[in-house]
Amino acid sequence: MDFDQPNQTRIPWKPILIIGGSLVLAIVIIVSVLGLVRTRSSDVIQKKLSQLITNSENTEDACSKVPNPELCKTQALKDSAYAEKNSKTCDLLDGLQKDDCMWGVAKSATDPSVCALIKTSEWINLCSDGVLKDLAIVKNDLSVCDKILNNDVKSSCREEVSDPDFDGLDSKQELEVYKTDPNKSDTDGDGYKDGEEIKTGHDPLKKDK
Ligand SMILES: [Ca+2]
Ligand SMILES: [Ca+2]
Ligand SMILES: [Ca+2]
Repeated sequence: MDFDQPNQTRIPWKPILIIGGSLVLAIVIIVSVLGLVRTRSSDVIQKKLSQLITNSENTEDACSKVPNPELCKTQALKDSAYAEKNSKTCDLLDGLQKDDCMWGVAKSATDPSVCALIKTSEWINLCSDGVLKDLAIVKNDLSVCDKILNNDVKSSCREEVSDPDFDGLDSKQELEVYKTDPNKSDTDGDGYKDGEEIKTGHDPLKKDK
């Protein structure tokens, strides 16, 4: 009698091997990329740390020769924070010195958001008002002045942005109407301010005798 061989289910090894192999390969690639990224960022941190240590050793050295070494070190830290516009450096200081450092960074970076890191509550608004004024002048933007809380600072901000040469004419008028120099209070150099000349009916572009 002829018995049929039972139908054997054949396992498709080839596709399984291909898919499995690709999966393993993908996992290996992902793990090594992640590892590389982590090494990179820890490299950066390590570099920054060793730089800080070198700096503080240099500072230690330089400051040991002055009458007040502590003050010297504090100032050195602040100077480096301002130069790098980096509020993290201020974290190495304590109390008022730290707050003062934050204020200085906010100013050097013209970034009012750094003022929020100040712990002395009465300094926070003073800091942000001052920095907002600087920012308004840099950006020549009156709407930045409007964010200032103190009314005196706000109006002096508006004045400085609209009339930076304090000649009584705002820059828009100078450029569009009188054709005078918005950054020069006395365009024709005759000793009378542009605004005064307009007010008294003289020509701010012609020297008056
Ligand atoms: Ca002006
Ligand atoms: Ca002018
Ligand atoms: Ca003049």
